[in-house]
Amino acid sequence: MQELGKLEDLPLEYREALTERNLVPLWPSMRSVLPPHVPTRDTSVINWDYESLRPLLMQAGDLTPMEKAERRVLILANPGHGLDNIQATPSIYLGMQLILPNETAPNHRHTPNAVRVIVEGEGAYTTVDGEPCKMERGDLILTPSGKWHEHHHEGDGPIVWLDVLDLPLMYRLNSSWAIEGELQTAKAKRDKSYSDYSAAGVVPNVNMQRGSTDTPMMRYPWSKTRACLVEMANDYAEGLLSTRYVNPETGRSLFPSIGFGALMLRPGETVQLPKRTTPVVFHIIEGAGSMTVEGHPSSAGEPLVFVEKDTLAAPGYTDITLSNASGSEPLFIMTADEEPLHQYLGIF
Ligand code: 1HN
Repeated sequence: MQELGKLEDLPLEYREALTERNLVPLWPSMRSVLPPHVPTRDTSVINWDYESLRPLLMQAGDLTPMEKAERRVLILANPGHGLDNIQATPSIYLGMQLILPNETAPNHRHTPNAVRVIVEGEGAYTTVDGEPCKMERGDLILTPSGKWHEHHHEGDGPIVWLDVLDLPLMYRLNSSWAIEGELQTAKAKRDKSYSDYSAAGVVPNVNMQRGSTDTPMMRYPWSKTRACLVEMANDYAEGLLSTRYVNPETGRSLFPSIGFGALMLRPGETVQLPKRTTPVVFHIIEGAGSMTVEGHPSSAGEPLVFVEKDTLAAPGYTDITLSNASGSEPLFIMTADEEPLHQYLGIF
């Protein structure tokens, strides 16, 4: 590839004249914005292991009362993107949130889409537009763009969950903003679960269809996803055991930005994930193992070990191999990636 002219090749006087008029020559940065064959991949291979994160999160509980935090969260910042940039991947924000017994995280709504994956504890619920959603280990609770949400904790111990938001994307689109609201008093717990929508195998007809970002289900219980993966494993002796979380009315991803999924590795199994353009986040729900990423400078191709409750990230355009460390127990992993966005842009 032809080497292009550098900024220093230009006379100082000319460069100053450009700067004065807010003009910049393209050719000195042409190769870095359009690298040959493989894009810039800032996302570093990393494991935010829960064992070392947990004590620091609990310390935040002592140091900062809820009134001073609103959301008591430690951001899982990917060093490849810079610690100040709230990025786990280019468009995905991750944070570990702690609520102590009898605390309430106040009601608000905002433009970024959010999902929580429950990591530890019981007795908490998130109220989303008046609907209380119970939070149990591995459950996925949605608070889509614009929905009111507040968190309550009535259990005895701490509750911790992983927040997954498209905040970096919204923020850089200059579209991230929030409104605070009064606590949602409608505490009438629904006895009917919205997940009945998916079980019935029918969808509302055209006249009842929702807006493109509206979702009928706010809670995806882990017990159902796990049971589905186990049933798939019973039916298929080989092949990647992989599921996607969808809006049951449309079959589309939960959000236009982030795609969610769940994987199961059979006892003793090692799988190579299909090569893909999008970076991916892994949260280990159950089991232990290792991840090997090839084709990126942040990883020497050495296995990165993980255990339950760990959260990992890997860049796109790499080869990712996952191994189950146990020869007798399955490994369950939740995933989040930027596939819907890449699909929309036609680059997936
Ligand atoms: C948010 O609303 C929550 O509602 C958690 O629990 C983390 C990070 C950035 C912006 C909004 C929550 C958040 C957030």
